[in-house]
Amino acid sequence: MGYSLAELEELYQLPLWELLSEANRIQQQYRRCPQIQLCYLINVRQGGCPEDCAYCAQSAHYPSGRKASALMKPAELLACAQQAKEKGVHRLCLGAAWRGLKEDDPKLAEICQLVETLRPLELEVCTTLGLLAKGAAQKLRESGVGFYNHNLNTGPRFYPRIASTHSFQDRVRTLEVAQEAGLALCSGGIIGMGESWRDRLELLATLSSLPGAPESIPWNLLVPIPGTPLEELRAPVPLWDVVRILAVTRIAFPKARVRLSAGRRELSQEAQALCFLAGADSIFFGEKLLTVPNQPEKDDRNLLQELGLWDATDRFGSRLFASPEPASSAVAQTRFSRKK
Ligand code: SAM
Ligand code: DTB
Ligand code: SF4
Repeated sequence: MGYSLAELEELYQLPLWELLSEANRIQQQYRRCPQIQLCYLINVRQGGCPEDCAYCAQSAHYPSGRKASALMKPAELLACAQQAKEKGVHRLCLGAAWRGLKEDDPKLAEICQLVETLRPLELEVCTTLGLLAKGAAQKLRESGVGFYNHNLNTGPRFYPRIASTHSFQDRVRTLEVAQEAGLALCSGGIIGMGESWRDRLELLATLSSLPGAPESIPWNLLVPIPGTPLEELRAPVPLWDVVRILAVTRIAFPKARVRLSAGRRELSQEAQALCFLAGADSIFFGEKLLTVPNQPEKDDRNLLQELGLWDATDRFGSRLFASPEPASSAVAQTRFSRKK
């Protein structure tokens, strides 16, 4: 059974050192190869989205200057994905800015064709295509999509402050639909939109109540986009709050990849190292996110090499970290273990 909101609050309010130590202990116990997963974003269709998410550069509601593009062609996608593979990425994440996909939507067939193009690369494929109808999720799965990203972004109470064209419940429904179709879930949130730490925990409690835990949980730091409502309203968050939510996420979802996502450029290298110690074990790698610059690749390589976290597969072999199961049953004996 998942963590309740009260249990998450209890964890969140632990003395920081105690929280970090426990998160790091769980991190070591469940660690996998690669120790830091590198995901690569490809925006296959930019801009012109009819949704009004207040943080988003791609919403047609705000003058952010991102023009709507046509859907990327298979040859262009393959070339882009091949380059990413050569850089050592582990997972591709294809994004599209539109409301979502229904089964009879001609765009669905085009997306499935794009995904099939990627098969020879043998990389993990995630897609983030908005709200999903049941039949659409099944077709994506059949075309080779393994993972579906759909962020809840914040808790249910704060949600109406960041979008009005769909509800929090619409987003939860898409997670259920994706999961029922056999897609592994990637779902997380944004920090720094003016929400409270309880809103972030409410998001985690919602994820925790799903029939199966998400395979990955991205935490984005808001990148304020000129022209969007959150450009001015952004609320910079102390690093300690970022570290706390990462650590709670690690403890509550021990097997999940916890992705330190957008906004890493604003963190020092030392702050990012602290985030990895607190439980983050995945990043977006590459010069660009969907529309904004990411931390430069060479800085990522330097940081991960400095920490001894670059390309762990080559150095240690997958055998050492292959199991997502705990290395021992010690977790059951700590004060953090929960009554059955
Ligand atoms: N349209 C799809 C959706 O809404 O799920 C996929 C694309 S959407 C841009 C993917 C996610 O990127 C959002 O849910 C949000 O978590 C994150 N994101 C978008 N703009 C952001 C920003 N300015 N700062 C931080 N994260 C952002
Ligand atoms: C996620 O949680 N963050 C990524 C990915 N999943 C789709 C997107 C970040 C977008 C940052 C803003 C932009 O590039 O426009
Ligand atoms: Fe942006 Fe996705 Fe919202 Fe569209 S649905 S405005 S692409 S976050």
